[in-house]
Amino acid sequence: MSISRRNLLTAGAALAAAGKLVKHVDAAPSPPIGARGRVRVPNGSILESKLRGGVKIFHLRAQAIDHEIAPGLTIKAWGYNGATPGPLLEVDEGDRVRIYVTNELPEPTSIHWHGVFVPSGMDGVAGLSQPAIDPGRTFKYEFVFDRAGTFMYHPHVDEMTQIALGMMGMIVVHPKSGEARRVRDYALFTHEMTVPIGARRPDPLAMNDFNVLTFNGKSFPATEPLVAETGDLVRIRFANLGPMDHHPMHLHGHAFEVVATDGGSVPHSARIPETTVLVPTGTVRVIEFTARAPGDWALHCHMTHHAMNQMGHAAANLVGAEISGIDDKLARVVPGYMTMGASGMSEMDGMAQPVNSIAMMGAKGPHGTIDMGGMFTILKIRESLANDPGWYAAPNVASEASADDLHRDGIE
Ligand SMILES: [Cu+2]
Repeated sequence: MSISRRNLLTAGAALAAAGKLVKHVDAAPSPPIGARGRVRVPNGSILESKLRGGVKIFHLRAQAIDHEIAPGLTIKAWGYNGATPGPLLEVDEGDRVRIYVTNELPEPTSIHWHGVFVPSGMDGVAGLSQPAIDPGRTFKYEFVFDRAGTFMYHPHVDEMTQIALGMMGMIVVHPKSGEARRVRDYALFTHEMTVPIGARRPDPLAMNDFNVLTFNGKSFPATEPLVAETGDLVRIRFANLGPMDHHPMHLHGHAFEVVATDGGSVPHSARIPETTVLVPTGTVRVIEFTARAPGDWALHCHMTHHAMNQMGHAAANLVGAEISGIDDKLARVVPGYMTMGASGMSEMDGMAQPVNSIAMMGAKGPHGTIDMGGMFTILKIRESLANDPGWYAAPNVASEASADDLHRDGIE
């Protein structure tokens, strides 16, 4: 029998015995201000290169890693150079590269350069375009990035296992022409995993019920915020190599246009205003907009189950159920028993947590608990980013109506 989060909550005794209270984790501190015009990878990094005879040299190591999804949950993942997703490859249009790939995994691998126009022999499909890279071996790929864009890299051997466990990375090829204005350029790789409660190994066989949803390998509240100053052009490069799901990414307070995919630029005549963009698996969607107004603006997958943390789906639906008396009776045999879910799931905020797991939702915000998790982050826009933006102090915040308000406007 699989143990889901909600089952555990219904069986409150286990939790009472565990006696571990949820520790709220504040959203990660804002990134340092400074880098402009090149890509920023919240919670991630950019792969270092060196020049040898006019060729940019990179080295990727496919390896098993311990990876923290958020404080409280560390998984046994596979990735590149100590990370999942792997470090971002940032190059310029026209760059000739030689990319060494060392396989430190227990099974063969390869790398496919998704969306990049490479010669067939460099395409990375093991068995079809090259022999697989056996454990302990190092292969080299050499080609020219001959067009600008946003692409991805991932294995083309046992993809089901290797991608599910975290093997993927983004590639950004900057155009020769450069940027006409200051750009806040961000890369966000979405991913989904199934990590059974209490386990450390994501289940590569999972086809649904994904319970760990991430941006650049982190679930909210561990996702690092994005920042911009009003008037900045903001570009967000979303990538998705999740096993099964497409993610509708929604931004608050703004409308944006999809300006490119991993296939190239979208012609201006084909761009339409959006507040949500679907990022299907196996694709990149690049959006651009002008930072319009100061604030802390939510940016998240609009699938409600993707903006939550580890949860199960096998629990009874108790919303609206009459549960009075049940707790008293069951507490006699199960000390500390508490039935969950009768008035919704917000009450899970502050509940005890099983070992190596993260709360379904809830992080401390400036006005109480933020009932979100998973694929959720915050875009912090300020007039000036000279200082750490902290939480936005809105001049006017929704608040409880006064008796005078109700009377004036005839609200019964
Ligand atoms: Cu989603």
